[in-house]
Amino acid sequence: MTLNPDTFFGGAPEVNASAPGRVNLLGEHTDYNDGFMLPVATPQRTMVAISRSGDDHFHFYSPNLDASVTFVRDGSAPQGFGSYIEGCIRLVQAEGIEVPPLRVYVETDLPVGSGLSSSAALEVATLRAMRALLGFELDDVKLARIAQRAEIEYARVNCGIMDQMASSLADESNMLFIDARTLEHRLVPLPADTELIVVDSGVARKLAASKYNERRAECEEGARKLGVQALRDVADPSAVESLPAPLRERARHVVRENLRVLEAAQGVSAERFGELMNDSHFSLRDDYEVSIPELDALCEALRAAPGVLGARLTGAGFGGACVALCRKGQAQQAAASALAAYDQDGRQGRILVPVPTDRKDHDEPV
Ligand code: NG1
Repeated sequence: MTLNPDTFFGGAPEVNASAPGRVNLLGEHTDYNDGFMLPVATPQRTMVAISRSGDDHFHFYSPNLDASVTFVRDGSAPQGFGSYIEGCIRLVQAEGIEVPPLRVYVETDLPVGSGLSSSAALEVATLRAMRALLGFELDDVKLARIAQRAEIEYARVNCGIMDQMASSLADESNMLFIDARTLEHRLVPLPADTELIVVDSGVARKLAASKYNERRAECEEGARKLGVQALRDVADPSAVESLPAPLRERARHVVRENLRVLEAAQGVSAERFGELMNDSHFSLRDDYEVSIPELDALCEALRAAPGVLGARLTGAGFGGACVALCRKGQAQQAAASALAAYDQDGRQGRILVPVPTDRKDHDEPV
């Protein structure tokens, strides 16, 4: 039996906060190369309600996972969703802020493990809730940095900064341009008269972690061989052609992907934006080699649907979802017709992020 917040808190919680997931439109595998990216926030969010626990224990509970975690003030959460929350708490304490034992209630309408960064949403919502409850100063960029450290140091996922920056600073109707080195960021409107849809391939991302770390290592080696701090510093795209395979192909993807983001962030037509998304997918497929046949097939089915301007895999790859840029009013129908073509031979895709409605941030103490 799952608990509702009233039962868990024995009344109303002191604070409610929330944060969205993210869908990346351009700039894939560029964040850990100090590069550029353009994500948007999902309409789906993770809600975190918290109160002081009033005893000597931390209590975390999630009805979605039907999981609960309890540990003493100086103890630690076992692995699982508790490690993200504990990471946020410990890192806030490391900033010199006194954090009393808390009750934390987590509810989400983000699909977990589908590449929409439900983990970043959990971290950002937890930090927002703590900021509201305890009243400490923490700007949204610093908050994203702490969230990323929670993921790396406590959940043990060696990620870049994109997901946490997007969850902390992006909205649903604009893209967030991010420079992963300087953390400079700004909102960039989506091309006029377009809308987005995200479709899941139905293939779980199995090899993602090991292949992700392998790609990171290849990029670092490529940068070393080219004598630059990170692949972001390669000014002339032809410079990568001197590298041996497969470093050449990996670096080619990163350098050109950064150029695609920079072009798109200046404001391009919807048609050009769609082309850049298609090129990004081909580069991820051929040079970065993180696509799989199902993602290629789903993107192709989306591109063939009326009203679709471009489609690409989104997130780390090796399974997961594709995002399509569509003419306004046509996304839902395009996804349905793409899925009709894709769903065969046992494949089963589904719409993961519907066309967003106008919904604003709602982060408020109660
Ligand atoms: P997802 O799709 O959430 O696994 C991962 C990294 C990002 C970024 C992208 C590739 C994590 C938690 N996040 O995203 O930082 O590098 O891959 O662009 O691993």
